[in-house]
Amino acid sequence: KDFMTIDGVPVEIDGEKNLLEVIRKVGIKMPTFCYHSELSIYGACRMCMVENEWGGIDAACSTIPKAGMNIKTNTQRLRKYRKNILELLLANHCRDCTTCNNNGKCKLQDLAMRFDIKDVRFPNTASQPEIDDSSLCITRDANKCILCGDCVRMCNEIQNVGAIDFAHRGSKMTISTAFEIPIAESPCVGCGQCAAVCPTGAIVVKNDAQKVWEALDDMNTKVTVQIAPAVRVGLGKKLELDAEGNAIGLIVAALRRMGFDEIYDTSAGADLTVLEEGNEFIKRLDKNSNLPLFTSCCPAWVQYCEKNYPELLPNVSTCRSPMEMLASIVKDQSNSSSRRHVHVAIMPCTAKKYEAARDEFKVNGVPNVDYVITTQELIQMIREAGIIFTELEPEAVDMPFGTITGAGVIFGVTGGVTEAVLRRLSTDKSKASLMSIAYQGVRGMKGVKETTVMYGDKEVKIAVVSGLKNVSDLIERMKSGEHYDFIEVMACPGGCISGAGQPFAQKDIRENRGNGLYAADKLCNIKCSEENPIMMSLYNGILKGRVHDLLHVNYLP
Ligand code: HC1
Ligand code: SF4
Repeated sequence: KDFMTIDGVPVEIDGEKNLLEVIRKVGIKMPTFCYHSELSIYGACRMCMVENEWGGIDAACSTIPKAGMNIKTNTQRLRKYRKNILELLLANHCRDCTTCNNNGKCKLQDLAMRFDIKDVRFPNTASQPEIDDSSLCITRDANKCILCGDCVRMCNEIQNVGAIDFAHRGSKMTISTAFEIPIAESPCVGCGQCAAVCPTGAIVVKNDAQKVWEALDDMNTKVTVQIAPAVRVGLGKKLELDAEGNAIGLIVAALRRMGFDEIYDTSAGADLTVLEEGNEFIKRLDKNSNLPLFTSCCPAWVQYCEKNYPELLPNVSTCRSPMEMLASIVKDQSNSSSRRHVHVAIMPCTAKKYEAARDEFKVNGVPNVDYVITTQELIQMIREAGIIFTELEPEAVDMPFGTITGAGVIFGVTGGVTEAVLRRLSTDKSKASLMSIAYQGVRGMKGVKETTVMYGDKEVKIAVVSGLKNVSDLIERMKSGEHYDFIEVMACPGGCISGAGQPFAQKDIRENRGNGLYAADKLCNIKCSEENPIMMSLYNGILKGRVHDLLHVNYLP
């Protein structure tokens, strides 16, 4: 066994990649801006400096732990350096903390408090760049950027989009799009993952909560809402819940208190998607045409495909996403109502804000989903209303979209869509058969999962991919001859549970959220989408002769 010493405490080195990880084991949380365990090491912020036994200074994030090392994490010199860095960052930072979108979540604010910074001795020498408000999903404010590069590495390494990068040198250095074009005109797909890792308010998710309050306040407006699968396991500690369990009942109770007229579960829309996508897949498989079939429920993926692989658009399912399927039915049903109807979707996702605004999902110029708010915006609204979440009694969602299935709920975690479709395709719906589908390799947090299943006498090759870099790698493999029949794509690593609209979560919390959805599936007495009784009434009612109009979309140019 190898040991090192941290602040006089001996500690075992057990395969940790860097000193930061070993330091964490002795109960010390080092200050960092530019370190993310899932991104490459940048080592630029210098906040995690440690002093070695010879008085030298090393950045803990980029130092490999070695046996016999003896380091100090908290000396007078280190504290002075850290305060200096913070003061320099604050000097060039606009300090509108109380009105900043990231107030309370900002690492700079947090560390300034932790290091008791009361005075900034340096003048502000920064230029005042304009705020980029062009995207429907995120806002960029370079006045709040500390150049940690987390967003750049996320957008490049995990998402392979490359919409933003460092530009200029020295004191003029910024993070920018190519030629400083508005982010909406860049290759950005609105996944929001840059905002999820931004430690300050330099990139934030657009906030539409005020528009929802305005609709709720208007007596002449009926406000309906749908709740995405992943939202129910995303609230966690932010609302004083112990863990990532299923909080759908409490969410419904809170929404009723806020004044929503009808509350639905997007999982019912997911059941429709399973039926439509299942049929589409069988047809393509029978004709052996347009394979692989890519799923289409993730709007960041659809946009990524449109911008980077337009030749693959015929392979993308024509199914609308569950959010849009449910919304088109909800809006269509209330056409006769005399009140204005606003439909809200609560999503873990920032790209859904863009999806909702797409022309394909408007009727007479009016979007089927008027506003998308994220889980974080929901949390903010619950707090604003003063609702003590944990004191609510759980309530049920409304009919006619109140009956959901386990298949619909698991959509929110990577592999869930595939598992739901496999349940639909399986002729054997016994417990044992459903269990064997679950263990066919589609579950788990790996970014790429592959499996082969039998459909009749056909071998069906499946891939489940999350994180857009993994998707582009898979597409490259396809181009070199690898064949797949069905590919589930979610832009965010781990699926919607890790959407940028959710409170930020490290790997272990993401796993808990996934398990929370599988536990919710266990509690559903109906497991397969085609067994949802609502489906029958929808197909015999509103959907008769209108399946194509209400449930499908054409993304082809
Ligand atoms: Fe998702 Fe979906 S699972 S895309 O991740 O298909 O956002 O949760 O609502 O539409 O159902 C998101 C989640 C969500 C849709 C469904
Ligand atoms: Fe890149 Fe996603 Fe951020 Fe756009 S939203 S800049 S694609 S990480």
